[in-house]
Amino acid sequence: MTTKKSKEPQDDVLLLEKQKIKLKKPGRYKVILINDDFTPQEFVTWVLANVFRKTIEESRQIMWTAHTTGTAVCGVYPLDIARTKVEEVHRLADEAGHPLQCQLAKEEEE
Ligand code: TYC
Repeated sequence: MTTKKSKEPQDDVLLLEKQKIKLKKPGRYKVILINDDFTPQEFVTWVLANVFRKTIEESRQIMWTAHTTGTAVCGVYPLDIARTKVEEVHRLADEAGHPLQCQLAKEEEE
């Protein structure tokens, strides 16, 4: 009777050169609302509620922060989503004939 020698774990191991692969965390981007003198407050509030899915109360607060300080953060998102939100705000503002603007800013990493 032949006894099959049990395989040693290292028998099948192909030694690969050790590589240090540094995985970069995907960045996140703030969408920043910019104040202007012409866009109606109600329109800004409506855009915040519809594009950024904020409650009316949150939307009013963000609008008011931009109105009183010049800018306000609407939310923080992965780059493609942040870009889409900025485009959506600009499209809605253009369609309504308002100069409302927002922009992206990369979030600081810890
Ligand atoms: N300042 C505008 C007004 O008084 C309202 C406004 C608020 C516009 C925030 C833009 O990002 C903004 N009609």
